[in-house]
Amino acid sequence: MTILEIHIDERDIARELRSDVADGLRAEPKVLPPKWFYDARGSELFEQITALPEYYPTRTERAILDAQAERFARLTDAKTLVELGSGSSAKTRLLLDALVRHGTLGSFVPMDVSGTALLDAVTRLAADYPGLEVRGVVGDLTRHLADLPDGDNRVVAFLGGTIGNLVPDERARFLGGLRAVLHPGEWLLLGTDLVKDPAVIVPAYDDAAGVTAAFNRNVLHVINRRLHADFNVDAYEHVALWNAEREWVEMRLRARDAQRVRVADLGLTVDFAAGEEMRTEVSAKFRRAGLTGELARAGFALREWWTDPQSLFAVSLAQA
Ligand code: AVJ
Repeated sequence: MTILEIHIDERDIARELRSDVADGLRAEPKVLPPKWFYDARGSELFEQITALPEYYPTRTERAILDAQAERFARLTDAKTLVELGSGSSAKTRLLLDALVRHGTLGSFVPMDVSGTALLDAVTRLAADYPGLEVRGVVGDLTRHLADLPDGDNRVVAFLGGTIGNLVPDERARFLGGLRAVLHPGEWLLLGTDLVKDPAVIVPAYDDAAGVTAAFNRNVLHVINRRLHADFNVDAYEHVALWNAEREWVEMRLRARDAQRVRVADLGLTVDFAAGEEMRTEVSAKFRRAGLTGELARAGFALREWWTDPQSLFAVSLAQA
């Protein structure tokens, strides 16, 4: 049986986009939240990024999950697997396969902000895993955790390093909120990219083929289309830089020359000086000690720390 539960609708999303853009374009320095990259084109560009030679996180995390899936199943005995920000659910299949073989899994609950992507994934997963209850939840992971279905022995998977897109404050709020909806003994499976030589990190966000640059600029197309703005998209240069103090990589868009932008739906006119930069994403990189502390402060105990031979990426198993 396939169910899709909808906790946000297009009107909520449109309202949120308007307030994010209004606040972000008036801020000093200007900033946009990374969630708005992912329209159909942005999601397709992200899929292309995951296959780039420079972008190590996806293939590294997949190898870790492949190596540890059986152990993960034995440790958790999961009956319900919840996946936050499930996207295309490709890596999740490694977990589903192991849990189905292990014999404990009864339901899979992917949660995503994009209803269309989710419906697609849910339909395919339900067909490929007969006997599994697949229940999609359309919701925002920072606001709809409480709407996750109650269940038995749940595991919440948050993969891909996406937690790195939250700044430390937001991460603490997210982890605390997640802990609050879990019962003691339930699990968090968390994918995090690790701190390493910036010469490895930065090219992953500034690839030679220019796919990440197109992904970054795509947010301006999204604003043009959805808010009737007139960004001259080609007038902005893609910038990726390592912030050594905060240990995150930042993506920015830099105005090549002075730009005036009209955002008709907001009645807003914004000026960019020549060379002015607007931050569009942070992607934090983690260390074991720091993440263990963040998890502990939210009420999670780190049980397993799985990494690759080069320590590029880690998958953590933590318990509420
Ligand atoms: C999917 C959010 C984890 O931060 O590495 C890829 C997004 N941004 N290239 C990341 C992204 C630029 C990605 N996450």
